Amino acid sequence: MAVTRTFSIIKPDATRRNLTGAVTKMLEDAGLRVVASKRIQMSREQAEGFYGVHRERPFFNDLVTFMTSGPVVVQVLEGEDAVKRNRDIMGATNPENAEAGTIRKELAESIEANSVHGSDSDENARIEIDFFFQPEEIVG
Ligand code: YYY
Ligand code: MG
Repeated sequence: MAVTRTFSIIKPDATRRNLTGAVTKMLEDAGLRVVASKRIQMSREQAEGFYGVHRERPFFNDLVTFMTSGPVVVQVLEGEDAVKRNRDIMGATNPENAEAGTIRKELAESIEANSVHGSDSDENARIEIDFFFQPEEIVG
């Protein structure tokens, strides 16, 4: 299996509860390496752009409001089959449906405040990494 990269966000519900380290440890324990990381306050424009594919969904406005409600930590993760590995450790979108031991089952508050974002494909990982990081900010 090839070493690839994915994009992750530690969401405002997790930073608010001081869980940046706890989330990062679960990612690292799953075999992922943090090769870029920064704590930012997302602007409304950034959040709308980032979640553009969901623009027509009923939860879009609430999602943008939530993602701008406090600091987030954006990260690039590297590892074997990184996109799938990250999705596996994240768990299902709705924490009620997530498996035991996943980040969302153990830490998330609700389907909206679900603690983490992770890219869903290699192509989207590249797009999302480029959205938040300059190449020199990523040190593999
Ligand atoms: O990739 P993932 O984060 O697991 O779910 P998406 O279907 O891409 O939705 C993005 C984001 O939107 C989700 O993490 C929470 C929010 N959301 C919501 O608030 N209510 C829903 N019914 C579906 C998604
Ligand atoms: Mg998604």
